[in-house]
Amino acid sequence: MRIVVLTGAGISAESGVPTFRDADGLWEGHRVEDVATPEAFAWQPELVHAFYDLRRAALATVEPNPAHRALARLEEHLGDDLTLVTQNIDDLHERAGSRDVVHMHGELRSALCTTCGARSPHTASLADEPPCPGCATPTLRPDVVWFGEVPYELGRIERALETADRFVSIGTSGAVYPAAGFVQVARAAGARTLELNLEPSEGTDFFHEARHGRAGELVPAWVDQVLEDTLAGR
Ligand code: BV8
Repeated sequence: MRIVVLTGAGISAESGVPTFRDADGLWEGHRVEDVATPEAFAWQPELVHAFYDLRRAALATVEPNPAHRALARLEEHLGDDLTLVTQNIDDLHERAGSRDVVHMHGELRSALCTTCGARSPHTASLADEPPCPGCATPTLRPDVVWFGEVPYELGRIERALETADRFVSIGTSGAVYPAAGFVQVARAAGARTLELNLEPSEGTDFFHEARHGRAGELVPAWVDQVLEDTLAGR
């Protein structure tokens, strides 16, 4: 059984990582779109560095939750038959034990050189412009995909969607593309589609089934059910 799982900010909410559309959806009085764009970085790099340095530092104050751990357990059983795609830039899937995580929007603990294009592990601040480990030029930016930029690994993701038996979306509002369109691609290819979210997402009508509640409860229960199904050959 080949499964594609897509996660969003909602899976990390119970770990204490703020989601994007929290109450005001604003960050320090800024529209997220105003700090997560290449234009914003060109115009006010210090503000953008402060935005990501703060989120990178906050990773040390949070832990994976039962939803992250359940997906790591699922990977143990399914191996390559599971493709775990996340829109999140936190490292909680990996810290829960998932080994193969497709970060389609990049990672907080990585830096991207705007001179040589190298991507390098980075845990400290970028505001003080450290040199690129590749070309030594002080032109590192957060290795995240900003609005207007092409997400990572779209080819691998599309191949997995086109051969999936099941597509499951967890903790995402379905507001940002191309991720929000994956359910339609998977469904058109014959996959059974399921939404696990606190509330109906913008794309909830595209799913065969939707279960609404907290990921920390819904995801472990769903993983138990899948493992039963696979053991029973269903
Ligand atoms: C691109 C990294 C060209 C940075 C991010 C088509 C139509 C309209 C617009 C577009 C379109 N195509 C492209 C666009 C433009 C744009 C876009 O979609 N704009 C939106 C605003 C309309 N898309 C782009 O610019 C993309 N690039 O299109 O390039 C292209 C593309 C493909 C092929 C060729 C060319 C790039 C978008 C990526 C931007 N970067 N993140 C950073 O993190 O700072 S996006 C960022 O926002 C996240 O990664 C995520 O994707 C999105 C936030 O959404 P969610 O994760 O869903 O979080 P949210 O807070 O919204 O919702 C949380 C949900 O969880 C809620 O539903 C809530 O109920 C639920 N929840 C809460 N608690 C719990 C819970 N659920 C369960 N349990 C809980 N406890």
